[in-house]
Amino acid sequence: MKITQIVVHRLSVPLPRPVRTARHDHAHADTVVVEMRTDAGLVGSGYCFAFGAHRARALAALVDDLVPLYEGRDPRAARAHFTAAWRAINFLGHAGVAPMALSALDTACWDLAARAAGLPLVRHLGGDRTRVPAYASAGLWIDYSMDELLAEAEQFLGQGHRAMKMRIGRARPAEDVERVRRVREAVGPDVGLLVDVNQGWDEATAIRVGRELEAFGLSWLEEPLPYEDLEGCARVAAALTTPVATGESDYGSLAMKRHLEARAADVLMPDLQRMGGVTGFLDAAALCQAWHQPVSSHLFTETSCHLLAAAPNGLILEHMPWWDALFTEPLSVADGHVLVPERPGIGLELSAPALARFKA
Ligand code: SMN
Ligand code: MG
Repeated sequence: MKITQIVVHRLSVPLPRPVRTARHDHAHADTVVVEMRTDAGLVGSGYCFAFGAHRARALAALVDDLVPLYEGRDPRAARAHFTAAWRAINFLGHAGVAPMALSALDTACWDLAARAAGLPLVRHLGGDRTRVPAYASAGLWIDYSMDELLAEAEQFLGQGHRAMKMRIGRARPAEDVERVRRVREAVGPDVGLLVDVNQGWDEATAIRVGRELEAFGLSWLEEPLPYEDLEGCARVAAALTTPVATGESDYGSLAMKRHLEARAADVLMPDLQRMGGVTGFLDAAALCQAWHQPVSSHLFTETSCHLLAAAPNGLILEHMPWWDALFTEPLSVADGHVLVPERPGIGLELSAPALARFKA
C-alpha cells in the first residue's frame, strides 16, 4: 500500500465565542488539515492549528516541506516515517512549528495504518476500551459572569458530562476562589471539577491560593506556573493535596521525560501536536506509565480518545468540540465518557462542505 496524494487545507475555524484565559484571547482556530490518500482508496486525516492566520501559514509551509517524506511510502510504517521526519526537522528544532506540522502528517498516517488493518485506532494499538472518562473543556472561561458560569456548568451536565474544567487566574485570586466555590456548590460534590490557571501565577500565589482551593475537592489544578518552571511546579505539587496537572505547552516526548524526572506534576497532559503526533504521544504515555503516573490529553479529542483508551494509565480525556464541524459527525458523550468510534482508523470522516466553508 502506498500514500499517493496528500492534500493540505488551510482553514479558519470560528470558535463559538472568543476564548479568554489568563493567557489567551482568540476568536478562530487557524487550522491546517492533512488529507492523506492511498492507492487502496483509503483516506486518513490529521490536523494542527495555531491562533493567528499568519502562524497557520507557517504551519502549512512546514507541512508542505515534510510531505515528500510521506508520499510514496507505506502508511503502515508510521513510526519509521516519524523517525525520519524527526531527524529531518533537527536543524529547525524539535519544538514549535516543525513538530506541530509533523503531527498532522503522523496522525493521518496512523489513521491510515489502522484503516488498513480494518480496526479502530484504539484496537490497532492493542487497547480494548470502548469509552474513556472525559471532561467538558469548551467553556467556563475566565471572563464569564457568575451567571454565565453557573448556566454553562448546568448545560454541560445536560450534555452528559460528569466533569468540567474552569479557567482561573484572575487579577484578584479571591474572585477565583469565590467562582470555584459557587460552581462546586451548583454542581454538587460528585461532579469532577478541574481548574486551569494557564500559567497565570507565581509559585507563592500557586501555593497560597492552591491551599484555599483544597476545600473544593478539585480533580486537578492545571498549569499553575510558567510551563518551563518544572522545579517550581514540583514544589507546588508537593505542597498541595490537590493533584497538579501540566505538560500541554511542552514539545516532544522527551519533554515529558524531563517533567517526570523533576516530579513536576501528578498528571501529565501531552498535547498531540506538540508531541509530533500519535507516535510521540504514545512514547509520552509509555514514559508516564514507566513512572507510575497517569496520562491525560490536551485538545485533539478525535485522536486522543483512541490513544487514552489504549493506554493502561489513560486517566481522563479533554473534550474540546471546536473541530467537530470538520467531520461528518461529532464524537458522542454519554454518562461522563466519550465513546470511542468503532469504525476503522480514528473513525471520523472529513466533511467536504466544511473544508470548503472554512477555507482560509
Ligand atoms: C487551552 C487551550 C487552548 C485555548 C485555551 C485554553 C487550555 C486547555 O489550556 O487546557 O484546554
Ligand atoms: Mg490548559
